[in-house]
Amino acid sequence: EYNIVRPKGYTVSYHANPDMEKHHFGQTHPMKPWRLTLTKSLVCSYGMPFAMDNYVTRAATYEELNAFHANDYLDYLGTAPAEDQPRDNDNNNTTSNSAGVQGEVRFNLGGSDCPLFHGLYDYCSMSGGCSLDAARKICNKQSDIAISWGGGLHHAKKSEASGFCYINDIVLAILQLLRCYPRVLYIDIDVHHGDGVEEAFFSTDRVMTVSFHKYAPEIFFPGTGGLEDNGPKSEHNPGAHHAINVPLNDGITDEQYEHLFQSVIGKVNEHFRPSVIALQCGADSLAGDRLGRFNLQVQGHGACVAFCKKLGLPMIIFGGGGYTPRNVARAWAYETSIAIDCQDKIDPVIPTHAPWREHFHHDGALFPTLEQILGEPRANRNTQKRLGEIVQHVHEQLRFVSH
Ligand code: VJV
Ligand code: CA
Ligand code: ZN
Repeated sequence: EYNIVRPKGYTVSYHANPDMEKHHFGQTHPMKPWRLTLTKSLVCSYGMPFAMDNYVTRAATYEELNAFHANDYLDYLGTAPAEDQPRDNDNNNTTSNSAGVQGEVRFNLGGSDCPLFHGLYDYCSMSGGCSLDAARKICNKQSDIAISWGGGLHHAKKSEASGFCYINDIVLAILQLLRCYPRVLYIDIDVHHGDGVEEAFFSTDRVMTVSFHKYAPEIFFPGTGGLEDNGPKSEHNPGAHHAINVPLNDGITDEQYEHLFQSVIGKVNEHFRPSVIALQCGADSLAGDRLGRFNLQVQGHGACVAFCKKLGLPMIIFGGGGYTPRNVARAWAYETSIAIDCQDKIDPVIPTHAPWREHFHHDGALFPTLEQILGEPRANRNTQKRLGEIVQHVHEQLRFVSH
């Protein structure tokens, strides 16, 4: 029934922990871990697992998380009570209560973006575990392309939660890659700036970070990642010029994005000469996303994965944002098919036997048109002139980078 076979000459691995999907941030919170269930179901309904090594990953240990995150932050994450649980007030001792509130403020926990929900620590350590497992399989050459859709949580800091992210699984995975490879290229196509990963590697020239994102400080999260922000410019910082930012406006199209991505990443590859790629595939850059503002389609988003794959380097593919679950599942299933090189064999109409098929209306199209997704496409605020200036600036930055 399936004509999906293993790709010739290389190995793709899929790393997931099904227990992650059971968690939720709260009924109306935009981040919905069950989008991973929808993705996996689509991947399975096309028969793609036959072409990959499939790993059910264990949660990361405290020590593994500690490679990036601070002890006091991890300790707090592990013990903070879920918000809908009453705090222990029985013994008339308010110190534990106020310590809790202070911890929440200090670590940016418990607000509406980063709520304290049941099983939070387990969820975080599972996401970290998926991406670390992917990194290890790349390091020991058991895999050439390792997929971690449960990871990609690029905003988390050493001692701070931020923007739905508590544990930075990408930083943990890159630290692992740095043990075995001289240079890591991090690429981030989530609609938000990959600030946590950028900051973590600000002072090394062994990691180059490139983020494409909607940029409008004051009104769009996190507000960092301007064109001129290329790493701290202090004289003895080897990491200077090793952060590349591609700030964009609402409504960018597949055609513009693909051209921009290829000119930037093609040049970065020539200058930086990475030994391995870490690609964050946040699906909130797709048209119709609940939080995003772009007009990208499954094809244009996937073209970035295809371009990176053609560079012929080992690669980890992470998930990330993505707030309209049916769009997330379509994009990540298509990108899985690109990894295993069966994108031309999969049916553009989602198989009718797929569970959750009713979620993919528009006749079950894997590649719905912009009109199907949006009704009326969002206005494109990106001029060719501005995009040209961005490419120009990036090429100038890269003159400072040569390996
Ligand atoms: O813009 C913000 C911060 C505020 C404070 C909190 N309010 C709710 C929103 C404004 C300044 N946060 C962003 C965070 C985006 C994180 C993106 C993560 C990723 O995709 O890059 C990687 C996984 C933001 N935008 C929209 C929301 N927060 C938002 C949060 C909610 C919500 C609706 C929108 C939280 C709870 C509920 N609704 C019920
Ligand atoms: Ca980004
Ligand atoms: Zn995002």
